Amino acid sequence: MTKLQRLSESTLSSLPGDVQRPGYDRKQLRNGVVHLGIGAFHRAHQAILFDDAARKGDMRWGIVGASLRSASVRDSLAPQDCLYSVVEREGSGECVRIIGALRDVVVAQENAASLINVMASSDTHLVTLTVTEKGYHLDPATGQLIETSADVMADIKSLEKPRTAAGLIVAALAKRKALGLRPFTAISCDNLPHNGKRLMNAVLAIAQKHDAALHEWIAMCGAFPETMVDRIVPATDDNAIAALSTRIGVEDRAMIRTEPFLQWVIQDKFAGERPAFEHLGAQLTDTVAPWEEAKLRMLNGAHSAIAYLGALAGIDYVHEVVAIPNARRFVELLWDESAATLSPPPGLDINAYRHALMQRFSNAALQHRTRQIAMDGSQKLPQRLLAAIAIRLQRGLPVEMQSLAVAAWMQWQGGKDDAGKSHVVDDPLASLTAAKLQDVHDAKSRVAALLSIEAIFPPSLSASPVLRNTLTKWLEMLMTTGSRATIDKAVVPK
Ligand code: CS2
Repeated sequence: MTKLQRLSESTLSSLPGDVQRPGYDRKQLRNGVVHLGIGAFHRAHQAILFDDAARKGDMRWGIVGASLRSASVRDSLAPQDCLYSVVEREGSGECVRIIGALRDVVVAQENAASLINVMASSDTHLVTLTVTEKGYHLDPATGQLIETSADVMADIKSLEKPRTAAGLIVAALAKRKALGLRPFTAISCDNLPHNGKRLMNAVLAIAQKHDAALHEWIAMCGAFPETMVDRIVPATDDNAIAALSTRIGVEDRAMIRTEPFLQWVIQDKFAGERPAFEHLGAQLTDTVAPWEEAKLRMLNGAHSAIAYLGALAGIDYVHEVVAIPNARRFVELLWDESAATLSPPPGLDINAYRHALMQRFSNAALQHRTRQIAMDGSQKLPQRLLAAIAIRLQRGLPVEMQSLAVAAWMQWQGGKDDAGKSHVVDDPLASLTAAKLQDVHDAKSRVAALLSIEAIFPPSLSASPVLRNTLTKWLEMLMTTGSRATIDKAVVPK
């Protein structure tokens, strides 16, 4: 087989006619956005809106992407002039679009100074972030900056070559202040509760250690809007790359697969210029929290439950889990529990939302791996499941299904699935959970050991006998009968 050429400016014109191309002159784009954490999610979500802005003639929102550590995204995009395809899939339908808004990719650890220069340029108005929950170095339970983390300590000592996203933002804001520029607007696009506030707190905590006047300037003039971001973006694999190459006749090593759905709710709070988000499909609002809570507790809560229960049962993909009638029933019952803790914003019909979520989870064309979602559970459980559990316990309501999801996470921490097959627990607290579980064998002691991790479980939860007993019941059942049988038992009407 002859080797295919790479997707690039020079091969754009050879693409099949049904592939959507940027359709604007990329050379005219200015670099208005710096994105920290240029993974698949950003490229399938925020970048689409910046690309749409350019398609509509607003050329201020070209993106410079930064990887905080790994060079792999840069290495896949550089030979492609930073062009990549977004493949939207649902059923047998597929739509391929080439995104042109990304202009450059920098690896922060290789070239911090030039990244900070772009962030401090007068053209840059937005710094967006998808660095995952753990990238903020916050205590998951309290949201406080973990000042003992090695990367945070390094940034507190020197901002010459920042190691954290918050450190990079402080260094760039210091430079803007020195140049007499306004701050950029820093937009966290990660699935954290009050993500804007959490980012601001991390930035202010680091700034405070360096320069009181800088801290004051950021607190007064900076903007850290809250956001809710939503789009399911599975990790790309070689099969997907090969299938797209066959389809479009060139090789794209940076392609993204995703669903047609995309939602971005942004607090209307900016330090300077912004795109006309309201004409680009985003929702601008004063109150993001009710949207964010609904999304974190319904979509992400169910995702984590599906991930642990599914992966324990050896099931690879989300759509395969929800195709099992009792697993689907379990998700509905879990949603009954979580939905009761929400105050849905005007415009959000929870029943319609649940229906749409189940459809999205059932999208077999996405191939979304349970193991991908199972990563970093310690950072995800608090906002996805534990916050709602705390509310229900306070109100004296049962927490059966939510506890089963948490118990499945506990069982996953043991490192073996239901068939006895070992897996790596991919989580920043993995060594802590492993140490807690060392030589602790029965369900009751394992629950007690894991509940004692304060970074995950606040005292109000670890001290709750109801929660402890419910978790112990489910963990015991998971350990002895496995995930499938436990789900079957859980959904039997009482
Ligand atoms: C998923 C999310 O991997 C995960 O933890 O739950 O990435 C989820 O797909 C997105 O939040 C959907 O918007």
